[in-house]
Amino acid sequence: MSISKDAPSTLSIDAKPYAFTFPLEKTALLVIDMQRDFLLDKGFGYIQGGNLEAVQASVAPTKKLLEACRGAGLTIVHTREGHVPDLSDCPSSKLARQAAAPGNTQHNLIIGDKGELGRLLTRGEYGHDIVDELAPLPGEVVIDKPGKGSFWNTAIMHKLKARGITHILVSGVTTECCFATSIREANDRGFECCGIEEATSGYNDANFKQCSLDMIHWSQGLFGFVAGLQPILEALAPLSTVNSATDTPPQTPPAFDGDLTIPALQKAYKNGLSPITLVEALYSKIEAYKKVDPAVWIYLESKDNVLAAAKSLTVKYQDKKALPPLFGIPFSIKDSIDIAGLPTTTACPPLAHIPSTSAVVYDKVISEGALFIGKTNLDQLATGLTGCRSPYGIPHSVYHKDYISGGSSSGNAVSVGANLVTFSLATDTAGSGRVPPGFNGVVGYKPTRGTIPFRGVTPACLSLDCIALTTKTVSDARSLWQLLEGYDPLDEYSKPALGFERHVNSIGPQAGSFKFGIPPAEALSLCSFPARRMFNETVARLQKLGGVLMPIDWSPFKKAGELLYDGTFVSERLASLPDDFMDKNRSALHPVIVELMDAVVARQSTAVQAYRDLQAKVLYTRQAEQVFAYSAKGIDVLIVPTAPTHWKIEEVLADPIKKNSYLGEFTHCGNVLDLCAAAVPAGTYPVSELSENKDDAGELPFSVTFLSGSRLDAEMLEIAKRFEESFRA
Ligand code: TIU
Repeated sequence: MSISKDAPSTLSIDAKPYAFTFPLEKTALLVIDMQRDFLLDKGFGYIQGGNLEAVQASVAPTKKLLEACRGAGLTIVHTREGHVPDLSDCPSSKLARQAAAPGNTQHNLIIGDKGELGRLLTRGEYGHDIVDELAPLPGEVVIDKPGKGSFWNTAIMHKLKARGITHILVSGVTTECCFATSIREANDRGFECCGIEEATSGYNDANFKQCSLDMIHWSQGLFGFVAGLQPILEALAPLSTVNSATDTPPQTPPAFDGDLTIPALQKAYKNGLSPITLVEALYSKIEAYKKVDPAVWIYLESKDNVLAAAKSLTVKYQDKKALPPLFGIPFSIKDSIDIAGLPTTTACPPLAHIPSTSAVVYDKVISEGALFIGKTNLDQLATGLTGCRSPYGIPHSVYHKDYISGGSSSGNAVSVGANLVTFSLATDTAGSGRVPPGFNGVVGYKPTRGTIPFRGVTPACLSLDCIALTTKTVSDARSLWQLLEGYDPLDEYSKPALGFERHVNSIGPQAGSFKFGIPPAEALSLCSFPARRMFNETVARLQKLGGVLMPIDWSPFKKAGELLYDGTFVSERLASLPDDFMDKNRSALHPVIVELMDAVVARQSTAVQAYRDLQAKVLYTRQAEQVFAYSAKGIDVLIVPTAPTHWKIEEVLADPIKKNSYLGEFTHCGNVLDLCAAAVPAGTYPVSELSENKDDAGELPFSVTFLSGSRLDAEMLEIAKRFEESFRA
């Protein structure tokens, strides 16, 4: 959901112990456990001995609150209490305590037993689901929680942080139990909560409701705030009209205005734009751009096929208020990522195969309504940072035909930069998901590896590979990440879904400030003159945004970066290929790839050297963790130029290996140290400033990369987003 630009950014409502003030973009509505099991007769609540009339009375006010929050574009989070069918996530105390009470006659059925609404508090059962009146819409977050609190053993903290949430309006059942526990848990984690009185109730309201609410705001706000329903409805009502789509689409459906960002298209579709109109407009652009640059696509889906896909979306999703988050959003995909029935070439025809299943990421975006446009060009075997190593031609920067697009995800970045698609699914092993976005004025996000499923992608260097997202904005990258993230049990490099989450800073000076580090002058001296000038401007801009520049130890980043190509790790690229691959396919490979792979073989690296490098990697990773420590000394983000300079295509062709390795100076460490990173546009500079020829016309893009520690993606993206927004202010 997005907040309209015309809306006020902060609201304030009457509350206890004092007015509750909340920034709209950072506020979520939490609707706790409005499940049949708790609200309907013969469910779990009934067995608890609950007063069902009281809890049922909270449904109508909660619906009003939910609709007001939806209308205002707030993030909506629903929870459901319950357990996996084998009850392995249910502590025995929860299972047995009440039934074991001496003289118990009430708890004859316990969790997991078959009741009239299905097995009690068991996931997948009828009683476990949310009542029809409050059913979640597509795109809303649903958290399945095994405990009373919403935070124990769930991803809610992560999902709230991923959306930049710091303030929560809390509703749901029961006041004395899950509602109160969740507010207490959220308070410990730094969130500002406000419970909404009429939108919560419990099984013993006569005795518990008032005191449960009073405990929250006692002592000038021990746990948070409590407000009535009316003030919040009144505050949100004006936003509802600003944000809502017209109920009856206009007689003439809106034309496509050219804005391909996700929130712009979501709004246009809500207002009646047809994805068919978008596809028509897009294919004119794609055809026209073939004349500008014929090397973007390895496979372009036929317009008829995309029109048919668009048509079936309009048939499948008729309610414009309940469209899936990527409804009609066009995307491209690197041709090292599988789509069932289409060849995956990895820009290496001898390696081409036709997979029978698609990559997990492809299936996911399709299931959310996205429109597949085509497979994009890349440096062969996803090896390179230039975009000049493909038998399918050399794409150039969307800014200038003489300058490189960057690689290996070259076509990905050009397809987004030239406005041919909204986003592109790429990969990043050494900077491939950051350098090309940097050279095309778009965003390149490399998440912490193992957090987006990699299954169905041809590996370049399996232990370092990850999916990268190419988008127009940081917000779009963040939205896609929220959809794509997830543990994949069939991917052995996948990380567990739940990691330690740091607290949020919701109010006061800390909410607006952050600590950042930069490479030392010696490292930056590698950069071109305009890159150095623009980097200095970036530092000043970050300081104006509340960034505090801190001294850091650069050595782990530098040394880790060197391990990638100067050490033994590059051998893993050979390990990803069949043993006799080079001998068999030499003549069919790109000459620069042959030279590079031959050099790797000629090194005759030993197992002893490889183990030393692995041990060095662990040491540098620990040292880098200290740089990003969860303490007053740790920085939140490390800022580097995405690339030290922007080469011309002819410069790379004249000296392909050296010019390539230069480009990875600030990206390699991100993969070796398992950092998260986002390359973000940071202005443009005159071509003549780089070429030192005053007759050279045009501009080139400058890009900076925000790096942070493993699994600190939410923190990093929030700062990157603020930086990006500072250019629009
Ligand atoms: N037992 C009880 O009163 N409540 C719960 O178990 N869950 C919620 O409050 N949602």
